[in-house]
Amino acid sequence: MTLQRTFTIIKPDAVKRGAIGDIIEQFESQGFRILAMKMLEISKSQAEQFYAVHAARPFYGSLTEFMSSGPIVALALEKENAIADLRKLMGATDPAKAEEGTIRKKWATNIEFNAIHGSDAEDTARFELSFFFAGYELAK
Ligand code: IDP
Ligand code: MG
Repeated sequence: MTLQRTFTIIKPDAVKRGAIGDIIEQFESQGFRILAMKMLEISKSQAEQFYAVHAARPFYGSLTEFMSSGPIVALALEKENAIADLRKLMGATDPAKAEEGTIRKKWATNIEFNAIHGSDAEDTARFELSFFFAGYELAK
């Protein structure tokens, strides 16, 4: 299997709870190589662009409010099967349904304030990586 890239965000709730170090430790111990990383705040309209696929969902307004409510940490990750393996490490969207040992089981508060974002497919990973990182920012 060849190396694959994925994109992840440590969301504002997890940053506020002091979970950055723990989550990055889990990425590294699970074999993800960090290609790029930055802490930043995004505006409501940037969050709306990032989550445009969810524009029709009832939670779009509050999700984009939440994602622009404080600092986030965006990372580009690489490993074999990175997209599926990150989704597995994250756990279910709703932490009440997340498996033991997952990041959401440990850090999420509820289905909305759920600690972490991860790309769900190759095309969304490509869009999301390029939304936050220029090519020159990724490690070789
Ligand atoms: P995912 O983050 O597990 O891929 P998505 O369905 O893509 O889940 O939803 C994007 C984000 O929107 C979720 O991570 C969560 O923060 C929020 N969200 C999803 N479903 C709900 C809901 O039913 N109520 C409130 N927020 C939700
Ligand atoms: Mg999603």
